[in-house]
Amino acid sequence: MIKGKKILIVGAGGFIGGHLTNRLLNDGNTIVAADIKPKEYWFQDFDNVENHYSMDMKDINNCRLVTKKMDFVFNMACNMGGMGFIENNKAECMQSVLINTNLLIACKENEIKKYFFSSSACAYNKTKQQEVFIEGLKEDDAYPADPEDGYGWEKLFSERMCRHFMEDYGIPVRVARYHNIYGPYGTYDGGREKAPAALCRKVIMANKNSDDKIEVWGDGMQTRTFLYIDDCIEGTLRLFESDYSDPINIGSDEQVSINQMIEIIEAVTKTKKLKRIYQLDKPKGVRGRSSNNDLVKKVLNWSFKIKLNEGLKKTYDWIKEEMNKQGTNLSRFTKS
Ligand code: GKE
Repeated sequence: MIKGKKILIVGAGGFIGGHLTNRLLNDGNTIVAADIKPKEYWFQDFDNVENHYSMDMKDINNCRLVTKKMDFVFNMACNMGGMGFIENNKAECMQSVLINTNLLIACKENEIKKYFFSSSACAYNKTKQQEVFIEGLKEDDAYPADPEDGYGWEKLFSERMCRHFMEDYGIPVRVARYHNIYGPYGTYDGGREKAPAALCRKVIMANKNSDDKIEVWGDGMQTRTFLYIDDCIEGTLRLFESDYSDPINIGSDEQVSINQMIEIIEAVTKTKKLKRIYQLDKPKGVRGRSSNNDLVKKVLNWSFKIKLNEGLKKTYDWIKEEMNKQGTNLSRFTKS
């Protein structure tokens, strides 16, 4: 367990960053938290943390300021979202390269002891994800490089930047390739939401309006592995404390199609079967993506625990509660 350390979390106002802040704070660390979002858009905001709201880490001066005297730095910051966002905002996504680059330079100058970079399954070669049910992606499948355009290229490039900062300057790095993380205190509307939150929201709305149908992007046969946030945080911290410095999958073994995920949401919320309206012109991303977890099981002795039915129920309940608070307005977290 990491305890008694001074830790900077960049992207702390976001989904994974917020949960990580909570955990590291509870474990007895001193946390400095920074995010480009203004205070009102942070998903989680803790009093006993030094919070830097509206701080743009693309500016190296900000990176230099907040990395001073830190033991560890977690870079959880990037301009991202689900397929609806990353397919239509490639230039925005690629600019996150400045966050990682400037942070690494500042970490080198301020002699940080260890650095974490949150990469993504979008770094994997697209041509290996063209079938509905694929073998899980192994870490080697990122090369030869042909990642998701925009967002995936940024992740792959930044992974490599981490590697070279370690090789050339001796900064220990840890890099996780996250496979579609979901759970409470994340985006569920406004355009950046990923499939689990979007589909929960749509089922909630159908129930609220006594509607008998929901809209689904694509034909619903596309597959993914989704990982609940608590498992993600546990895997992340185990990786951070390990001596493994190459990029590694943090994902589940539970590969499902989008249609199967909707069935799970209906089952755990006792919703009667909704008619699916398939929208084939919406962003679909790769046809099939899943995480091979052989390496992570071997080097971290870690595997996911929370199954989709449990995780989706918790996510659904949280989103429902938030939507009840908001009425018909956009979520209080959505900066539109
Ligand atoms: N967002 C969204 N909203 N997706 C939907 C919806 C909907 O209402 N209905 C069906 N889908 C389908 C999408 O068309 C896509 O095929 C699949 O669900 C998953 O979409 P997603 O959750 O938005 O994102 P992806 O798994 O394709 O990609 C995400 O991968 C992560 C890493 O595994 C990325 O957007 C990144 O958020 C992330 O790095």
